[in-house]
Amino acid sequence: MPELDPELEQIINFRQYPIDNEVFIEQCATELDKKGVLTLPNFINNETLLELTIEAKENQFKAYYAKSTHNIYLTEINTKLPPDHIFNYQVISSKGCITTDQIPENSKLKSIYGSIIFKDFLARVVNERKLYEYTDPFSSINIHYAKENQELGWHFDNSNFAVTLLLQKPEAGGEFEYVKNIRNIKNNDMGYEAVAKIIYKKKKPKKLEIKPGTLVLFRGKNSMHRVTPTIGNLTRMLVVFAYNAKPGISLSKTAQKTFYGKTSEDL
Ligand SMILES: O=C(O)CCC(=O)C(=O)O
Ligand SMILES: [Fe+2]
Repeated sequence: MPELDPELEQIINFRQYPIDNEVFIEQCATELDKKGVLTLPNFINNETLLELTIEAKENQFKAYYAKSTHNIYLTEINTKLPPDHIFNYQVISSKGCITTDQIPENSKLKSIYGSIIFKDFLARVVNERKLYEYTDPFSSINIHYAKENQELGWHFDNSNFAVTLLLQKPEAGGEFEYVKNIRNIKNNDMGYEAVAKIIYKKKKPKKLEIKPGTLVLFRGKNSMHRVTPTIGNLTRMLVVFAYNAKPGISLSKTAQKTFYGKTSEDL
């Protein structure tokens, strides 16, 4: 049993979410398996939400906006397939982000991210033995910013699971849409037909209703998802906590350049 963490108790709503309690952990794991997504509204308390939102706004000017097109599988184009094949279909991602090294050392985001209780909770819920931070200085905690008209295009994640915390919701748009289990990486099933149905609007995705302060756990490796363009002046601000199941992992230099516009050698 992990020890009590007095700092974490000032940050998250332990009473509603006893993340060190066996029964609660089991409930979360069951829900994630069943739905592919787990949402915990009011995960952080209101004071912390306010503090983190102000902090994120203060650092917004540092954000790197990669206006890029990419395919849904986040790979290079496959020239052996026709250009109009769904594998090569291009979507736009225009949101920006700041990296771990640009978040203040004393930020509560770093307290949450590094907390043993939090990490053990996540590990149990996503069914990993232990979770480790990224070795590179950028990838562990990111804050995403989507200003008016900015979006995150349809994609499958490379990672097994994602953990996000919404800080600010736009007036409209900025909605997380997803379709569960469309491809099956283990069976080499790319899910082309199902992907095409979503892209050409023959099938409707699900929408995730979330408000600021909600922690989301999502399995995005086989579930296609996107964030729709922000509408209005209020920027969508969201934290991504990223972990690995093994120690010593860095994001590749190419991926660092693509996502962050810099590599750790630039520091
Ligand atoms: O912004 C979100 O809610 C989801 C982010 C996401 O899908 C990603 O970073 O891969
Ligand atoms: Fe994603």
